[in-house]
Amino acid sequence: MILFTSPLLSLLWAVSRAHTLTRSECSIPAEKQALVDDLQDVMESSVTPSSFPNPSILIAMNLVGARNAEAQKLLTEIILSTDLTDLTIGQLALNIMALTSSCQDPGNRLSILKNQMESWVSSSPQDSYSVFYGPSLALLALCQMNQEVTLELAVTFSKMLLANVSQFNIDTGAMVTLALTCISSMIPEDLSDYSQLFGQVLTSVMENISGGIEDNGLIGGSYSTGLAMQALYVQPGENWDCQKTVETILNEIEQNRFANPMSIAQLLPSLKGKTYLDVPHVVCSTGQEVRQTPQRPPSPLKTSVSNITVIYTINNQLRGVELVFNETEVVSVEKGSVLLVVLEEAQRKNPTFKFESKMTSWGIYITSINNINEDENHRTYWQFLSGLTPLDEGVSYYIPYDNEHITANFTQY
Ligand code: B12
Repeated sequence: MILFTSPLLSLLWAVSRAHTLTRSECSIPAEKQALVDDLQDVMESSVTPSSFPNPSILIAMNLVGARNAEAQKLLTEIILSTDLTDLTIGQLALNIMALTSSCQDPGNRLSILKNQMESWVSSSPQDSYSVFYGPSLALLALCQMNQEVTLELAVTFSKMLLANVSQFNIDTGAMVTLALTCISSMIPEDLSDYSQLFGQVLTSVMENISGGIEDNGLIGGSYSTGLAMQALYVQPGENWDCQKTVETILNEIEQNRFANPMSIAQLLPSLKGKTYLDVPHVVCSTGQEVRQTPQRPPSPLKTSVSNITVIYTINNQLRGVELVFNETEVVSVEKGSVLLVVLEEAQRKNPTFKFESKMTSWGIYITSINNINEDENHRTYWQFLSGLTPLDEGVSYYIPYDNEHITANFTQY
């Protein structure tokens, strides 16, 4: 297969238009509309001058139509003034898409992203599949900004992805799908070498995503479903019951499983039939009305406070890392506390349980325990488990139950 970018191709790239997308039929029942509006209010009210600048929230707001124009304006200003120095490829891409969706010029972010993507490589075919998440976002952003270099980058990227042998990851697969769908729609179909390569990747990724559809309609668990739905909207398959997925997700929302604003940002566009491919088509209205922030009923006064016991183990058995240990502490915390409180209590009782963290778009992320630091180059991190099952939320949202055994395990991805 001969794959190279010719001047003719660049020209075709520049003039061609994205294909119209078809969407599966599914909707939010009228009686559940208020639930979704409330969810959007939770996400939008998380935007304050001091909160973590989260471009995914701005994208979601712009795709579905902001309910709070003040929050939208504030977040646009925050993203515009974000220091670009330490942003990763994925963060830069999200910032560009967020600004585009707010009809703002992304400025030099685009050229920085292009440069960074030109030198990006996956270190080996054994590399974790999730390392392709950020670069997929980058390809998507570059494609939407009509950057000619995208095609060449997408060819190299697709070859690395096809060579990868590690375990598939739904969220990453969804992002790959969005990026390659954008790129495929920009090249004429008769350029069969390119179409064939991207088609091959898309077919295999969509097979994996479809394989992740669970009996209850969720796709790879609660927090992958939003992005997986976007992939299934732009690459429709035959056996996906969208309505079933929506109904289960609405139940999960009712059970307060979507309290994290970032989890809402990744879900809301799909619930409203939107995808990240709609970012360049957002119509920015002027002089939007500022809605009153909803008045939430005061939470009931606590009458009695009871405590629960959590068994907390920290474990490092990785060879090559000096300190091998397995220590357990039994801690008592107030019922309803998040896991972070358990970590703090264990640290207070026993200095071996000392930990460090950083703030991210998903909340607090644990970077180090007992002086053992995660290392991106070695793909090591602190994984949290309940019994033997990995948690599907981080320490600032997960609420342990009485007598639960939580383990923090230093491992590789
Ligand atoms: C790659 C990835 C990882 C990598 C991150 C390291 C790296 N350098 O790439 C690794 C494998 C280490 C990881 C770990 C975890 N992850 Co993770 N991860 C992802 C993934 C696939 C992509 C993130 C990304 O690159 N975003 C793009 C960039 C531009 O955005 P970013 O905000 O800068 O990304 C950073 C943060 O997202 C952070 N991060 C990654 N995962 C998590 C999880 C939490 C809770 C926090 C606070 C931060 C965080 O690392 C990213 C890279 O620096 C997302 C999928 C998704 N839908 O977002 C899941 C995802 C965010 N992870 C998730 C989870 C649950 C975890 C863990 C808690 C799992 C566990 N049982 O231990 C741990 C974190 C534990 C800790 N130490 O605090 C969930 C979060 C769901 C939720 N409601 O909170 C997601 C959505 C996966 C899913 N569908 O369930 N993760």
